[in-house]
Amino acid sequence: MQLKQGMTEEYRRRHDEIWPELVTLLHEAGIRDYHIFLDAETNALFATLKLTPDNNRDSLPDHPVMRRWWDHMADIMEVEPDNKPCEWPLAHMFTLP
Ligand code: RM4
Repeated sequence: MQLKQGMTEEYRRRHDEIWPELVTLLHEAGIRDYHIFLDAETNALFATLKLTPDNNRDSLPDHPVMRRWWDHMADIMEVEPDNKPCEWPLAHMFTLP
């Protein structure tokens, strides 16, 4: 994801105050160990998470709480026309054997 410039503290503040109903929704969708990191030079946000085998993460964009959160975050992130954060995959380069 991509954070807008100068929004680091605001992004952290909003996540410090993450809505309990969103935490519940993400847990119920099968998301675990969700971390978001910032590259301060480029403002790129790098997220890692684990998914349970029976996760329904793909249904999250249809959920009103997820939509409300994305609307809430849209002023400080690069977003698609529907306010979903712009996301792009990273190439996996190495796993320690
Ligand atoms: C991020 C972004 C993601 C959401 C997390 C909780 O800022 O909005 O889509 O999954 O917050």
